[in-house]
Amino acid sequence: MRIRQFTAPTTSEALRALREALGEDALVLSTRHEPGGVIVTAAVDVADGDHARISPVATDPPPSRGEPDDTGDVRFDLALIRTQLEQLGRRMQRMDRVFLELDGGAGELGPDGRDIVERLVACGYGRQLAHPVARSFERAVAGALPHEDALRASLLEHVAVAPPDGPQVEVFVGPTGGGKTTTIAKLAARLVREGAQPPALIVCDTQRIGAVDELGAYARLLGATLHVGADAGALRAALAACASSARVLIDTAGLSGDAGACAELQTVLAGAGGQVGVTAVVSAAASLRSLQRVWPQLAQLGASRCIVTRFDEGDEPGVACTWLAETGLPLAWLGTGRRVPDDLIAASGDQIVRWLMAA
Ligand SMILES: Nc1nc2c(ncn2[C@@H]2O[C@H](COP(=O)(O)OP(=O)(O)O)[C@@H](O)[C@H]2O)c(=O)[nH]1
Ligand SMILES: [Mg+2]
Repeated sequence: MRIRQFTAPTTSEALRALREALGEDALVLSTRHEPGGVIVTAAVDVADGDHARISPVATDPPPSRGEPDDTGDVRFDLALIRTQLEQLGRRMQRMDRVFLELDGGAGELGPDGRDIVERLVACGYGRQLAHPVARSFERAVAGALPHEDALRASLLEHVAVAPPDGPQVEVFVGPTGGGKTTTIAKLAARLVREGAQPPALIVCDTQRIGAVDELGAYARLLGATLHVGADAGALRAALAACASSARVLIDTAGLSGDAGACAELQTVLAGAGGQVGVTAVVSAAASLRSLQRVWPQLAQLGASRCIVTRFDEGDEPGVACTWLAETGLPLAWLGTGRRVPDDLIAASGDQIVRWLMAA
């Protein structure tokens, strides 16, 4: 892996050049606006060789602690890069497993295996990824595992599950309408219901009218403190004020197809100084294409776990599971309705199978 940079007059042109040269899987690490244009930094496999459009390899060590430098540039710390490389490693391991399975004659599935493939495909799970699951399923059944246990175990080889308890400071990122604010309210309300101290809530979304009021209403109901982190400095101050809270949950403005919203959010989150765990929140009703489109931004923000909402609404819950298998993001919670806090279930193999097979 080496760090490469692309320079272009606009972010979208730089990203287009990057994609053309390195493909969709290039890991974008940062975007920086300079007087001469936008510089996009990406991690690339050395084996990708020379690309005419790539400017010289960045030799500066990636920067310090996720703080803005004197030029206003937001630089990334090594912990973030490590998280992203770990994600990439997990993703490659999964893909290796898929290729191994395909090499091993996925076409020769027995009736049980074929049935599993059809059931998975019917609920939106990618056919190519369903084959390796069916192969492991057949092996497990041959090893005398009951069908349900075999399906659970084979799915878990491809879709990872994260422990439900998040880090002390957790920021929720994802597309607009994905369910970030509702999920934060659910998590906060669960903590209160369990007798824990209410978590401190911080809103970084000041662009959308009502964003602060929305979380503020939940904060009042739950007796939680609410802070506004409109920029990096305000977020730093808010976190300092919440230092004694056992849990701090941070809501953010929604990401869009435009990389600018992501870069703006990165600038704000730099105020947290790399102390936060990043959780992606996406909807099971979203298309695979839209999930794939937002993935580089989630990776760029350092997402290390995921909550998938709207399992109750999506006709094809397998789509979100396919995306989880592709990205290697571990699933922590499933959102299964609008009710706060009841419609939130800790992720497990059983729950994944239940929602997939119910569709
Ligand atoms: N059916 C269903 N609706 C949900 C779920 N989670 C959130 N929503 C709804 O989705 C809409 C957008 O949620 P919101 O939390 O505002 O999304 P945000 O823009 O990411 O903060 C709201 O109407 C929520 O009630 C879920 O798991 N199931
Ligand atoms: Mg919101």
